[in-house]
Amino acid sequence: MGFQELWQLRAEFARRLSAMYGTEVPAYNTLVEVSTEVNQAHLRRHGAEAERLGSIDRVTAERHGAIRVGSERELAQVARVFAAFGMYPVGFYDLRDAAKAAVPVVSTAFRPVNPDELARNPFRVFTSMLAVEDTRFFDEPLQRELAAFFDRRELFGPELLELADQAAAGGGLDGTAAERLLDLATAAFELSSEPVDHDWYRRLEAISAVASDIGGVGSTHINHLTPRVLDIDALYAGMEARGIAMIDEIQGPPRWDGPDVLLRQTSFRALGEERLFRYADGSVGKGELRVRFGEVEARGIALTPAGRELYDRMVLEADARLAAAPALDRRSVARTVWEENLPRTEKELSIRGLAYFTYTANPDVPLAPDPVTLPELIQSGAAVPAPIVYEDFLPRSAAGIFQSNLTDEGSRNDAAQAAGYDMPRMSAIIGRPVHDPYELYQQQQDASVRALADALGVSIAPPAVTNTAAPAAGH
Ligand code: OOG
Ligand code: NI
Repeated sequence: MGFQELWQLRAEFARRLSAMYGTEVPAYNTLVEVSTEVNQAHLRRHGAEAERLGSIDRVTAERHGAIRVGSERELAQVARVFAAFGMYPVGFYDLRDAAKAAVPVVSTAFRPVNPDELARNPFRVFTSMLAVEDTRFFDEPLQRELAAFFDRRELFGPELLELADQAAAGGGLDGTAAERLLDLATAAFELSSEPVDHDWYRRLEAISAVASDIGGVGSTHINHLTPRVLDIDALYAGMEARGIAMIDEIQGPPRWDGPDVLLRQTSFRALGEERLFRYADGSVGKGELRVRFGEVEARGIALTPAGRELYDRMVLEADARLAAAPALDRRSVARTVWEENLPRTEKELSIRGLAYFTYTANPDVPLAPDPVTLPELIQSGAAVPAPIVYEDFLPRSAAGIFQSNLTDEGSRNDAAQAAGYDMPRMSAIIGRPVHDPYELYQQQQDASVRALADALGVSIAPPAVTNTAAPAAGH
């Protein structure tokens, strides 16, 4: 094996994690099989149209993983490991209040940030850190115990961290070092066979099953690995047909006959996995834990802040209508709200500035005199929009994914003070800026608009604000 660039390391890392997770959670292999069948069938039916949001090669290899760590030190280390694979922190997700159940974590996603790298391999890992400082979940004595526990354990050894730094600094590694990096990095996310301290685990579990999964064991592990499908409704039906019960719903936008936006996800519940426990009397015995599950997703177009604001309003509107008439079917209520509010075509989405696109020039369309606006060029057909795919996550779905796998709600003392975690703090912990996802999409769109202006030989006037109630970028 010769010199391996970051994207080659990333693609191989994703393949190895996938092979490992398949041996650990065999139902994952079924999920991948059904996903592949669904994607092939979709491609046969829709041809080139099926690849508008990513080539079939990209989509077939595409996965996201989820991991959870306990402390700031651990988060900083995991960021060094992911940097070796060209994966950088994007977005800040605060899941502490995003659901009814106790989900005491704050999160970011490590992923490639530029379009070429994403096209080569878009592997991303949703990474959560336990919000130990939040006294609504953890009282002071427990905070101290947790901090001491996390200080003692070692998730990533010095050799792995050093190789990771070398790869990041050199833009890759030569063959032997690359092999070693991949071995160590993959092993760091393997489920440990070490006995779990029973009483400590159960004590944390009473607060939140997420807390025990993170702080009750001596290492971290892949919590789920998610393939991407082009038709999630077909996938859902295919899994049920194979006797694998999925959660009741597909999270995110409803199915409708307009453009797919953002992200739709569904999962099957955590399966019982045999684990060893160490009891208070020192004895070791077999038991079972249910923490790892299978998830699958379909990706749509990235929304601008204005589009996201509209999306959030539609979600609230669907909630309100359901609350007023609980007998109605959630999906059809949501579909109606979508039909009333969201443009039905990509062209209209782009003209109204609700979603991100790149543009190519159609030289056959006559141009209006300079300066023209982008919406005018799109309207006339001189600029042809191609959607930019959403590469990130949704806090409500993420909290729902956590929640659907908790056996009980745990506890949160809402009278206590919430600790202040935010994006700047997350950046400080990681030691490099957490990217704002909107800025990344905007840069990609801007670059394409500049190229469009050159190709057409026009100057494009800066966009007028089309949405009167344009909000600040909402997360
Ligand atoms: C992460 C849950 C979030 C998603 O797809 O929204 C997530 C976790 O369970 O650790 O992966
Ligand atoms: Ni996920």
